[in-house]
Amino acid sequence: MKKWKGLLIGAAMLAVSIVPVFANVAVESVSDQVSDSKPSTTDPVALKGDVDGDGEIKLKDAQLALKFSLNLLAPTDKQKAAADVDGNGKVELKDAQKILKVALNLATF
Ligand SMILES: [Ca+2]
Ligand SMILES: [Ca+2]
Repeated sequence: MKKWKGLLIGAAMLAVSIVPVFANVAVESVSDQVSDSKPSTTDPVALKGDVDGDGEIKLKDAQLALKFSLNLLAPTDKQKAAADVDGNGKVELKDAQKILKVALNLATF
């Protein structure tokens, strides 16, 4: 019985010494993912015209800008910065039109 107890303690100590290693690895990989995803989600500089923030200027961005200009949707600060392509501080129809033209490759910013 004494032998089993010693084995049990040995196994417990082994487990205790291994667990923190796994915990560290888990925490590190999680924080890696967080820092990796941070630039795209918290980047204060918005891509002009990319209202939904997917990295591309498409019809969807123009639609969002249009909804902002018509007060059908309230933009976040970043969305507003992206949608206000002429930089006059307001998201208006002309901003949505410009984004639409860029989305259709009829214009560039
Ligand atoms: Ca977009
Ligand atoms: Ca504007």
